[in-house]
Amino acid sequence: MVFFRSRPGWQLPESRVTAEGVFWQRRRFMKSLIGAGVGFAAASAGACQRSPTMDADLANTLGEPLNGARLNGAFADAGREPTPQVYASRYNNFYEFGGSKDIWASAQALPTDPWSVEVTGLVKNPQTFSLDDLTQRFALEERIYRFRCVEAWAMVVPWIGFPMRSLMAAVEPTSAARYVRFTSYYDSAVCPGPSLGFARNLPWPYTEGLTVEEMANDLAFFAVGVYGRTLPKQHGAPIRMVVPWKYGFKGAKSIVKIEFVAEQPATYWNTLAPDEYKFEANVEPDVPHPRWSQAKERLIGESTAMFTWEQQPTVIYNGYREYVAELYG
Ligand SMILES: Nc1nc2c(c(=O)[nH]1)N[C@H]1C(S)=C(S)[C@@H](COP(=O)(O)O)O[C@H]1N2
Ligand SMILES: [Mo]
Repeated sequence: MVFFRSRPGWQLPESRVTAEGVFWQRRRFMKSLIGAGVGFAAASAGACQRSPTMDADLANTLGEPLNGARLNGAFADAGREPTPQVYASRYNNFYEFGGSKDIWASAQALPTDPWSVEVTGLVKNPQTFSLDDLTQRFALEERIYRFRCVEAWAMVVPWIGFPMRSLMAAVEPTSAARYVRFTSYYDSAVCPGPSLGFARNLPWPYTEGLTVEEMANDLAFFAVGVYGRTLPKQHGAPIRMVVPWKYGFKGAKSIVKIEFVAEQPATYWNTLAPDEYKFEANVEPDVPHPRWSQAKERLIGESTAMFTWEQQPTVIYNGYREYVAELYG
């Protein structure tokens, strides 16, 4: 196991990370800024020399403070520094809102209140959860996860949410359930993506799928927050999937429906280009994408020119072999 030093779960004090992570500086900074109602430009000049600039427009997209989530010590150290939020929250894939990485502003059209998630299919207790249900019935925790897009860029993200298997316990899948299908929000009147030309005839809504065993794995997570606050819309507010041993496209955003089914479901990218985007889509450095190698990855940074980013070797299952190898043995 390359990235995780052994450390008892749940025992790592937040200060251990606070001292090291750049984003924590940013977080405290944002909190004090919002709390004090200080003008953004004036505050940013003095408070944050090490951090890149977060302009007020981007800062306005960040969510509400989400307190009380305990840092899960098993996922406190991703082997890399957390990516500063100013990078992670302005470089996104969310094709419903456009085909560039720069959709953080257009994604603000996503209506997130009210929200409900219907959980249905082969379960004993089908239920529809409001967002309050999701954040109050399941104990929230913080996990710092590596993140790897199939496009070979990577980051490290401090998510807040709850394990997918907590939700499974609430709905009780039957023994006939073998797969799970996740559906993202879609409304053609709200989402400009399909009219941009790149995105004609796409199989909206965005859907993704897991096996029930994958969904029950320790790592599989529903995020309702990031960087200490509720999810910004560009990250898939108010609830999105996080499956860190798989390529990022498996992590469907803005989930409205979860169905337990018997057969492997059709999914968005796999339907579009099955040779390029496998259903399983585990991070595997030795399995190239048909159009590029997956042997290395680039950590996202300030420049939008990817070739200037720091390159690192890709690690099998994105560094999470010890958690998931048994699924694929
Ligand atoms: N609904 C929806 N979910 C999505 C996508 C999308 O276009 N639509 N893009 C996926 C891809 S390719 C990646 S890499 C991640 C990006 O997540 P982030 O923008 O929060 O970093 O979201 C995934 N989830
Ligand atoms: Mo991606």
